[in-house]
Amino acid sequence: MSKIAFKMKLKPGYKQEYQKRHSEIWPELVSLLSASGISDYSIFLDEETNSLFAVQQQSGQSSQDLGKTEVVQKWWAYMADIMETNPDNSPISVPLTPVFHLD
Ligand code: RM4
Repeated sequence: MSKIAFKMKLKPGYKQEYQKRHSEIWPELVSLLSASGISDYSIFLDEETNSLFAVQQQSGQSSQDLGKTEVVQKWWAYMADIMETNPDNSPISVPLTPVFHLD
């Protein structure tokens, strides 16, 4: 298991909508993430910059590596109106470098 983090970007003014959509996250997406070894997944918003900071435990691939699956492709298309995205609807996602850890 390892913990990884990455950042994404929310379009201005969509904090509540982003929260709402995640509070109603599709069960099939949750199942896919769990089955792919992803757990303890949190996303925080920096309200000054609209950066989303995501951190997750993974045993293999990260959530952002699941873009070939139909569920994630649909989720990304659904989220594309409120996030900064690439032309294929995937959120622009920047890996973050671990620099400190305390157990
Ligand atoms: C985010 C974004 C990420 C996804 C999570 C569940 O808004 O779409 O790519 O991993 O939702």
